[in-house]
Amino acid sequence: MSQSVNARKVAIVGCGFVGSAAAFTLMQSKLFSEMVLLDANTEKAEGEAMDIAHGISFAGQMKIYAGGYDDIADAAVIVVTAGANQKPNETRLDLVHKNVNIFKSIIPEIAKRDFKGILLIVANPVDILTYVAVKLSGLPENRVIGSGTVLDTARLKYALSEHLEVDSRNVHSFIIGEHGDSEIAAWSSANVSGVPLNTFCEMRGHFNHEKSMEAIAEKVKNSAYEIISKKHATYYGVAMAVKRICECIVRDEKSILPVSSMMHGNYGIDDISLSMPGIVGANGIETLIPISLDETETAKLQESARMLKEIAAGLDL
Ligand code: 6V0
Repeated sequence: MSQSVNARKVAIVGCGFVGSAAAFTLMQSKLFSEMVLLDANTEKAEGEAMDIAHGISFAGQMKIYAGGYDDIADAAVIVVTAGANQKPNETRLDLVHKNVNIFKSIIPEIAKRDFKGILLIVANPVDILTYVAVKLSGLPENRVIGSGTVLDTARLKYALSEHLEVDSRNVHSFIIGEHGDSEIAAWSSANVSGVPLNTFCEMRGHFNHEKSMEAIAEKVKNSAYEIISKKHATYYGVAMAVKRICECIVRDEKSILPVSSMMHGNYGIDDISLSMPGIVGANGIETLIPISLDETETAKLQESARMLKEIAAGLDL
């Protein structure tokens, strides 16, 4: 039977720290009129649904309930956050085998119900799991996206806004590549409301560009490790990233976000998912934006892709 899409329905698969924070944020956003929570631990999904539903009278009317795969098949967006998270001293890539196995039990359940919406992957390692979701689901690639470096880019904008004492929404800069240790700050295209970054830095009394940019990129890259060592998980920032991506889809905003998606020859990269800025709307990712990268950034991006491809090649899908 052909599935239809309920444009006002969202589903979250995995209701741990990230899934429940995303659900709480989405409830407050009023983007959806129905939200289904699904977890291998049914009681956890039921408890989160009840708790979050008790906020509805302060936000806006909607239905929130725990359900199964039949309940989520017509959602406009399914957000997949199910999977092990990083423990202190673990990298995102250390999670790969555990979480690929979890995806093998989730993605086919969604695919066999003829899902017509957008699959938004959040579990880590998000780039590998987006690739895995594309391969296991057989969905059109534009409808399978990963949250990618949307969070890292938000962290970068925040760090730059603090450094330059300017609103982070006026900072235009991207973290690209892997959401992880090989991510790249694309400095050569960074600007503050059209003013090249270095010019803006000088305007604000900062002249040691290379050193400060290196320190900021390192701080952004290591921020998940720092948060995990202090509170064992990260979830509020990524929950806001999930809300922002859902907003672009539901409102067909065609906003530019660095989501993770399949590459096909872009910057010499093929058949792997990673983050590059692209136009996100009702059809998922519509097209990538060819931001200009210098030679060093391009080489680092290609190295990030090579490393991800090596991991993908070792998977038994
Ligand atoms: P958590 O709190 O352990 O929650 C994971 C949840 O998944 C649990 O409730 C499990 O019961 C559930 N689960 C496991 N297997 C299944 C299954 N087969 N079907 C349904 N549910 C299942 O982890 P947390 O919420 O902290 O993290 C979830 C994932 O998000 C991890 O892989 C993190 O690394 C990742 N993050 C991704 C970020 C990003 O920017 N993309 C940011 C932060 C965390």
